Amino acid sequence: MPEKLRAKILSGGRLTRKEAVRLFQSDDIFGIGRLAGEAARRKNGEKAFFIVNRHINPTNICVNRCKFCAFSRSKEEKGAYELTLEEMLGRLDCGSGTKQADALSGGPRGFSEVHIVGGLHPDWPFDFYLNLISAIRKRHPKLNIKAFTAVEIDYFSRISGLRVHDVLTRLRDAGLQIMPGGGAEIFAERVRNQVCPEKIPGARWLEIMKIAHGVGIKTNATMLYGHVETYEDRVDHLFKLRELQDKTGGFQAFIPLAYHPKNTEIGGHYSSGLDDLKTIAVSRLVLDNFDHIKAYWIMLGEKISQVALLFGADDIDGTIVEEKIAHMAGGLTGGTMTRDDLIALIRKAGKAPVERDGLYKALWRG
Ligand code: V47
Ligand code: SF4
Repeated sequence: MPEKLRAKILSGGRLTRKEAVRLFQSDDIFGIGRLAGEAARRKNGEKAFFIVNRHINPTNICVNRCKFCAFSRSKEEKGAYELTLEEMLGRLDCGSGTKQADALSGGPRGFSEVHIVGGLHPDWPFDFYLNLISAIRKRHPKLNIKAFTAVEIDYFSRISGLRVHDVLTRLRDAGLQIMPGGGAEIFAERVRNQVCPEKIPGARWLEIMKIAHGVGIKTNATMLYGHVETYEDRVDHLFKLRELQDKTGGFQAFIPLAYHPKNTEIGGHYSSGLDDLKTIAVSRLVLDNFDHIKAYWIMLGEKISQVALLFGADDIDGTIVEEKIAHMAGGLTGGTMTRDDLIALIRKAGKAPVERDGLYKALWRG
């Protein structure tokens, strides 16, 4: 890496697009990693966050059928499923604060967040989703509810005839606090046309997040990498996020998602461990206005996530319990980690584990 660029990063200078592309092109993985590790330390010290959480995917029936998605099905297809409201509530009931939850998660407090994302169902009305959030809030007044990507919110607006702003305020008033970062993929139109032609454009994803931030909903952002995109596309994606974050400050965490090729229409290969680490590191360096970079262990694997904590990440997500999206696309992890496993993984990376809630409030420090 050129000395001038290294010095600029060390002094906290903002990277240009050209410099970010140069970092992706560089083979100096240790040099980039060390700088990103230092940037993470400046933001979060030696802390590495985890959460005791649950994922629920209400349905895999989806009208979009993105070409990288092995999770979705059409309505009549084998393997299509729909959960009822009662089934979803039931999944949370063996939960919060009970002995069963302790056994599942190994935690004293049970889970603190539910993460809900699913397909764009052709028949369910917006009220179904609204009722789901209200019902969860009623039964679990203290649980952080993180639900629905910008893609789902756009869909709710279309099926209900309500403005995005109104969809979001109704969900917020029912109990939704955070939106997950999915659906961002890669913003570049050329890539979107190739891998998810039915999905909303990148500009619409950003517009919806801006509205969400405006009504007080915190959100995450993701980037799906390792398929057909170029380094320039990744950098363009990161810069669009940085630009919006400068305006709203509403993003909590950025999560690079490593593409899994199994059972997908576009096929291809798994990303390399080196690319995973470099992507985490460059993200940390470009997104100087994001507090957290998450190494999502389900998609990166436990060992790469652990190393990622030294390459700029400060969060490894959570217990999750039941994950379907990576699993259906050939996920390489066993898919289960208890609270104790997460703590051990973080400690062995030399970091200080902090259990957080969905809004990054510290619940426990190791
Ligand atoms: O938007 C789909 C991705 C996302 C594949 O906000 C795939 O905390 C890899 O957004 N290989 C949904 N990825 C998951 C998501 C997420 C996950 C964890 C935490 C958070 C958060 C958000 O999964 C989709 C898409 O980008 N995805 N198919 C695949 N074959
Ligand atoms: Fe549907 Fe999301 Fe899968 Fe695309 S990634 S097909 S929108 S479930």
